[in-house]
Amino acid sequence: MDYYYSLISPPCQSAILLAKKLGITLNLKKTNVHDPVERDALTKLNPQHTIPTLVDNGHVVWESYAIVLYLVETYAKDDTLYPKDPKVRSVVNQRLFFDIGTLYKRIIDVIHLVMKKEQPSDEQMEKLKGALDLLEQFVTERAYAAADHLTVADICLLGTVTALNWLKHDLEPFPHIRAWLERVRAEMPDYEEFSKQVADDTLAYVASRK
Ligand SMILES: N[C@@H](CCC(=O)N[C@@H](CS)C(=O)NCC(=O)O)C(=O)O
Repeated sequence: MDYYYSLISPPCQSAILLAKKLGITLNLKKTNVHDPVERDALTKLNPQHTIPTLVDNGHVVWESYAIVLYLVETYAKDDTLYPKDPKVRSVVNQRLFFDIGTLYKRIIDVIHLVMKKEQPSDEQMEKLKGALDLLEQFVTERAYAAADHLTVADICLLGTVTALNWLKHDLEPFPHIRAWLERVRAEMPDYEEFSKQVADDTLAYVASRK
């Protein structure tokens, strides 16, 4: 399976972490969407030219959560990571949609401003805090984001919350998120090595923009 990605992109991280958890191998194709040649090649597969993009035996999937759900539904040996019970699954789905539509959106909006050396408004920072308050509530009610065990919601939210590193955002006011982060990281195979690679690629990217 070819996986077009960049480690510094939070949406690209989820499927890599999930693949390790599932014990499957992705053929990693590091992609720079700002390079016209690489972008043209990607556009031939995915007209939206976004990373991540997955190609499994000719079948093309993009949108990170669509990729995560495709992988878990195709390759997981049981339904632990994406429970089949409709009520449990609805909570997992709610967390995923909350992430992509609210939490990640509010974080990335602020990151984009900071990268342009612009100051986010108080309202934007308040909205970001509001989304983190909700996550804090979710992981106070349960040990994991959507169930009493690890699911794909935790794996996707992990990349989102880790993106706060770009903002050097203080998680001190969110003790349950911090405890949840530790719990989830401990269940990700080779997480330390993965996290180091993300940090290295991020530093290289930041240096290349100076
Ligand atoms: N909602 C999408 C977002 C993907 C996305 O915007 N990726 C960025 C990199 S973080 C990208 O490929 N941008 C290039 C472009 O939009 O042309 C997902 O979760 O996969």
